[in-house]
Amino acid sequence: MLTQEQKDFYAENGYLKVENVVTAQELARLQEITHQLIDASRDVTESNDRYDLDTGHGPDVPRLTRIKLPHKIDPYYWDILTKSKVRAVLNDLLGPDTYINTAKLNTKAPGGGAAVEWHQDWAFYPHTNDSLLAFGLNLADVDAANGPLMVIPGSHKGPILSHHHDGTFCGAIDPDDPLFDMDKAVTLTGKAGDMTVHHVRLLHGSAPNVSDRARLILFYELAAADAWPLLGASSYIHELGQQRFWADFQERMVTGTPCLTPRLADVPVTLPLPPAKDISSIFKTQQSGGAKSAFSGK
Ligand SMILES: O=C(O)CCC(=O)C(=O)O
Repeated sequence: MLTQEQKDFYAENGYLKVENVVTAQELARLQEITHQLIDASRDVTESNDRYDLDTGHGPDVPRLTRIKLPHKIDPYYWDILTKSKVRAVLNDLLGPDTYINTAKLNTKAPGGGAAVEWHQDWAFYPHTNDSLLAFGLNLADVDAANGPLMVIPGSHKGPILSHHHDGTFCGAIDPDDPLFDMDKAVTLTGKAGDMTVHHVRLLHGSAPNVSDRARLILFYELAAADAWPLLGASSYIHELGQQRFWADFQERMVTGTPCLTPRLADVPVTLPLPPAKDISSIFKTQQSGGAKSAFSGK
């Protein structure tokens, strides 16, 4: 699916835009089930296992930051990952054996939908090697006003910046970190049906949605099968016993087979501990961990 030029671009820059990765029909179905899920959140009064609520959410105006684990709610989100062109992009970049760590649908509501402060996914979940990435499939057009993803090209080859604030893991870098230069940011706008890819070590973030349209991006976070999570990373895995872990892990295989001989690479690791008070989503981790905002200056 990807050309050699696209693969080289990803290796060099740590991100990639892939246009029209789903068909018009696939996109329409994804939009339909997503809007149904958003609609079904109207009577929800507190964030829960399914929904992360934004301020102002209510029966008249559903305002969500996120639908959690969409692939566990409707199998169509899983089908898109495993049966559409998305799968080919995955295998082109991570090889034949891959698993999913998580998925989330960041719904950034119109008129202020929350920013995601600058961070590197790796800081949340270091593994034995860094063959991990995230896909962001646009379910609606993404432009400069509705909170597009921004990335710092090439930062996946650099250091992992501190994601701690006052000794607690806050899930975001300090925008005043001398190693961070927002002037180098590239904004990833695109059409519904386009997809972005970002490397697990790439610095990225996104501003609030100041438009009157929702910004709907379906994120899949994926790993090569030989990349094993390190104990202490932010993961539900710790709560599972070995039997349940193994059953769960097999369910999370996207393509190929599990690998029981992790590849150990020379990668920079700081564990995301101690955790912030509320780690139920990145928004809550950043808020309750006291992350300084690059977007509001607070
Ligand atoms: O929704 C976004 O703009 C970024 C999401 C993200 O980076 C994350 O959830 O880790």
